Amino acid sequence: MTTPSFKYSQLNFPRQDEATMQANADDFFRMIASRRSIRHFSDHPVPIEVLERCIHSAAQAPSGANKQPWTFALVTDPERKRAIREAAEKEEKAFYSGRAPQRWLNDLEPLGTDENKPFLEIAPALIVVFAHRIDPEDGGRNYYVSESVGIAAGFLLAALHHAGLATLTHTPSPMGFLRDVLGRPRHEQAYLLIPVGFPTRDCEVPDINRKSLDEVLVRFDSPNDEPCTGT
Ligand code: IYR
Repeated sequence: MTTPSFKYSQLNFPRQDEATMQANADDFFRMIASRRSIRHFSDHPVPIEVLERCIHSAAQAPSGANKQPWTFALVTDPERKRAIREAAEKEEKAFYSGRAPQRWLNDLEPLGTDENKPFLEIAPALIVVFAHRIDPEDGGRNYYVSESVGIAAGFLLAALHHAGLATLTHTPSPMGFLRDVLGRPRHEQAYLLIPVGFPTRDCEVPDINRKSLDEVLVRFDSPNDEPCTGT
């Protein structure tokens, strides 16, 4: 290894006993497994300090060469929310009435989604996650931007849920209008639009399943184990 130019300091890493590890893993599972995307938001306001803290948690994510290639736009201004809704609905109309391939529309049919996005105005806050494909410092390309911003977005969704807030991961396609509506610089590319708030009292969610552990885990515990080929 070449000599690093950062100053290094001793890591503080408190070890937990096994029972505590298991209890913490179980608690986290229960917490995160109860998260659901919702599309019926109430207009009840959310504490801004809670949102700021959750965004700061997201920004603790690891990133390629520690470039931290993200910006989080927190939108509570009703006029900007309306502008975002109008622009999103324009794109979504084009998506649902021709741009989307039939297979995609078939996959969406059970969810009952359409081009109407009232939640973009009703939810008290929208968080737009922007990715920096280019480093504005020197104009060079950043590294592993999708991976880095995806991890930060995952931290954000977990933090918001943990703080008692409901979210939707919304991806109107294309999302270029978000940079224009919010007047963000050219190196920022919209990655995800996250309405945040509380569900309406009568909010329903579809009875979807999550895959079992067996379906998502392949294990290699001994040298003879062969990867499952799926055939
Ligand atoms: N962006 C559209 C379509 C959509 C796409 C996927 I993949 C979803 O999981 C849900 C919706 C919309 O928000 O309606």
